Amino acid sequence: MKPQVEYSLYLVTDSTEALLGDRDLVEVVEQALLGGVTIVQYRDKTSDTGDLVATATALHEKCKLHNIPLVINDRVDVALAVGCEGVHLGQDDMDVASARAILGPDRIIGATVSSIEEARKAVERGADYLGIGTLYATNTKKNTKDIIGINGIRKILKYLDDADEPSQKVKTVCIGGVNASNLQRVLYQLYAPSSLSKPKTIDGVAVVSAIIGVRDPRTAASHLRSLIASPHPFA
Ligand code: TZP
Ligand code: MG
Repeated sequence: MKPQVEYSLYLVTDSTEALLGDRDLVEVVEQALLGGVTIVQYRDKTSDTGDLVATATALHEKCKLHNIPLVINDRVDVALAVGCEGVHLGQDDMDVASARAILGPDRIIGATVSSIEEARKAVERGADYLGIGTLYATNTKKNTKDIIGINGIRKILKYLDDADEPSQKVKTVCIGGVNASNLQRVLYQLYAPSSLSKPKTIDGVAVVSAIIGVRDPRTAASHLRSLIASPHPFA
């Protein structure tokens, strides 16, 4: 059975000096879990495969204690080796259909999309959720070519809403520059109905620096959760 996933506060990890400093990633993620993140993606562009598997295994142990799914960025092989809940794939990684063929129906597969066409293909190939972005320019990922802003994300949500049933059902998170100062505005702007009948809204926000890059990740995560839960002040 595929795990039921709550996407509202999606943590993407970062192991770089700029955000993590000399802290231990597994300890930082444990604090974020205590603060209430609802899904964790292990994203590490520099470690070798052995270290990736070791860290992912340690993260998976922590996530399991909190009943929170762990997905691995880029690497289907690492997800399989660790036995975690799934993968997150960008446009330059293994395509979603091939990953689905390897991982089977019960793992979570997410895809990064920046356009309607990428969203259409990801859903057709069997993605469970879409990471839509880049919302705002961010120091965490400097080479993002596609900064699509609120309007770009709204266009993709509207397309999904108007398309077939799998598109309407696919889960969505936005990523890029979301933090405690702009989260409620982002949610409000992405909540405004894109169609009158059954508007598709964003299911969550994905953050890196707003949790990994702060001194107290537990308090940061719990503050973001409370902002997500409280009525939008703009409504
Ligand atoms: N993909 C698009 S933007 C981004 C990724 C992984 C980084 C987002 O980081 P932050 O610190 O939440 O802006
Ligand atoms: Mg990738």
